[in-house]
Amino acid sequence: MRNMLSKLADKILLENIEKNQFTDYRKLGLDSIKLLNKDQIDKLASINIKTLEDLSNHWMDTNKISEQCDIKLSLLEKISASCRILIRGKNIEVSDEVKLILAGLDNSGKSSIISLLKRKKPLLEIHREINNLPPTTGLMREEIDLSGLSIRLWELGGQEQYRTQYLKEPEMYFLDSHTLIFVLDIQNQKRFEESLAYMKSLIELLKFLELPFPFQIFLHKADPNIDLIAYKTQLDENIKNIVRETGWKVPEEIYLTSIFDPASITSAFTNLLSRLVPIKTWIEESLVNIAIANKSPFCAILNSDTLVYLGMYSAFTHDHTEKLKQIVLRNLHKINPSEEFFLIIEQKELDKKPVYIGFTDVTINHRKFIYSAVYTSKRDAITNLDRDKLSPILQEDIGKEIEFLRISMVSAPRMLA
Ligand SMILES: Nc1nc2c(ncn2[C@@H]2O[C@H](COP(=O)(O)OP(=O)(O)OP(=O)(O)O)[C@@H](O)[C@H]2O)c(=O)[nH]1
Ligand SMILES: [Mg+2]
Repeated sequence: MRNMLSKLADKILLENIEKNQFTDYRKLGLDSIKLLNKDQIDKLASINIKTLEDLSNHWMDTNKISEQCDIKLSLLEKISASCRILIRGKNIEVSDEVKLILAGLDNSGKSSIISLLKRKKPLLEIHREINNLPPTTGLMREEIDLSGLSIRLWELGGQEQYRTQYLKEPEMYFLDSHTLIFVLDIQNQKRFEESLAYMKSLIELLKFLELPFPFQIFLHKADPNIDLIAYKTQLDENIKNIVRETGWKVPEEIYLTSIFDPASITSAFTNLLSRLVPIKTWIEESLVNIAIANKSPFCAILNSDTLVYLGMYSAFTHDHTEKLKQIVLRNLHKINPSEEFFLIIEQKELDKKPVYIGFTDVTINHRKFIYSAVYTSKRDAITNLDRDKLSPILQEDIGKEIEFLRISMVSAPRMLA
């Protein structure tokens, strides 16, 4: 936060102004703002706006002031928001909770996405509910629990009158957020231009205000069985152009989502959340302990359905680990996960030395996973793989994290291209 404030101060204030965490920006004169010329500063002074505080207090009148003082409205709004952030910045509490913002035009599907994430009811009922959702009035705050993680979701209602509000008062919405999810209705081609213009103005503003959190784009209503390749290609291109024009760092991901494919939404969320919370690291740390306890230099937890590799620990070099991973994944094909109980041992060679790979079934969160351990020398050791002992340890150590990651891993973001 402090870093963001000092960057913002550097951006709008002249070099000779002292900027540090103790600076009280309120009484600073407008002549310290480098983005205003003398003529504009004089005009502002003539209507009694002389300090950063004065400008902050008049945020309601930016349209009028812009005309009176001949300052471009977009520039005045940015300066005004910057002043408010600098003045309030020191007192803003930064929460440890994850806060995500959903923005996008009205009717793009933001509330529907939230309803789906919150769902405790059968899908059919949720779909019925979603069909009758009223437009969101202004800001809607929700708190959801995703496998034990508490997530604050803020939906910015997309009707035009609200959109201008967020751009005018960005400090009220964006300051302590972790990610902005921009939702675009991929079925409504008529509104692509309007939607992209809104997205661009948000990106420009966040960039100016030094709020460089990840910007994720959901091309929503990408319902199964609808061919949207042409639109997807067009939007990808447009988004790339916007990113280039604004100089924003490339959005981390563009997702195709639909409420008729719930996994597309949960996977997009878990994917973007796994970047924000250290779930993967927790799993890997726990696996280190489990591997050590089992005297195995390598272990992995896998999901046989999708051949997804969930995590592993290795005492080998990176190169060796990669090779082992490939061997483990290739052998996974041979396993029939419906088998009631199995312990499969394979002897393989790695760099001309024998390695023994064991696979056994383990249950985590009532689901069957495959635990694989690799031993280098003793074949005997592998017979010690005891799933009845392993399952409770795994459940205890990584049950929650697995559940959370699983959703994202089982169905990786659905991309048409
Ligand atoms: N076909 C299809 N329709 C969807 C999907 N998601 C939402 N909808 C429909 O889109 C309409 C608008 O959804 P909302 O979630 O209310 O839109 P919103 O973005 O919250 O709109 P505002 O609150 O006004 O900003 C609803 O009638 C939903 O049924 C989807 O994935 N596919
Ligand atoms: Mg809504």
